Amino acid sequence: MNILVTGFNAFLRNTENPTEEVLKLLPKSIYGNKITKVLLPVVFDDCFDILLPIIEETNPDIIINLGLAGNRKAINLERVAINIKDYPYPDNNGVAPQDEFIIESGENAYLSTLPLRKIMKHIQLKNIPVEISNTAGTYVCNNLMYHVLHHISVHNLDIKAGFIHVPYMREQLENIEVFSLPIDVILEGVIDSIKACL
Ligand code: PCA
Repeated sequence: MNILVTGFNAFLRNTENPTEEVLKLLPKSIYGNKITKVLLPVVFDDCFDILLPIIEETNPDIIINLGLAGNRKAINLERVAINIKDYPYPDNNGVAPQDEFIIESGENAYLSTLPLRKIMKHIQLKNIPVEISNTAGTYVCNNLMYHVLHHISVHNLDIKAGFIHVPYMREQLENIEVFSLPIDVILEGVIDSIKACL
């Protein structure tokens, strides 16, 4: 199987993004299945434009998109992407859309096609906090998840795809009262997610 894993670079007040670190630390293959890693910019318009030719080139069986959600207290397996772009703070290109559709003619929402419950059980076995989330927000991560699932749907592709939000990594915070997980725990959660999909 071919697995495509994406992460994002730093954005807003976050000087680091744990998903960029995860990409650096992920192995090149798991159980002999090749992993292609792609770091994407936190830019509404660009992130999927950059990913699309890589999807076409690598022909993945599984796409797992990763992003930081600093207010979450667990690894969040996103269930749904909605057709909305709306955020009070700008992306890394200075764009802050309000009440806009991601794709004017698109479905209202797409559901993740990853085996979320199975992934959750795999991660729970390691005592790593994990939950299924019913909102991926309305910023760049939701935008990417929506674009990927829309592309798969309209082209009828045989690809399982979905989004995982991770909390802050402990290494990036000075304030230890804010919830975070060590980067090696976040990495383990992502590796377990991939294993559960295989
Ligand atoms: N998190 C943001 C965008 C990039 C990232 O890592 C989000 O949740 O939309």
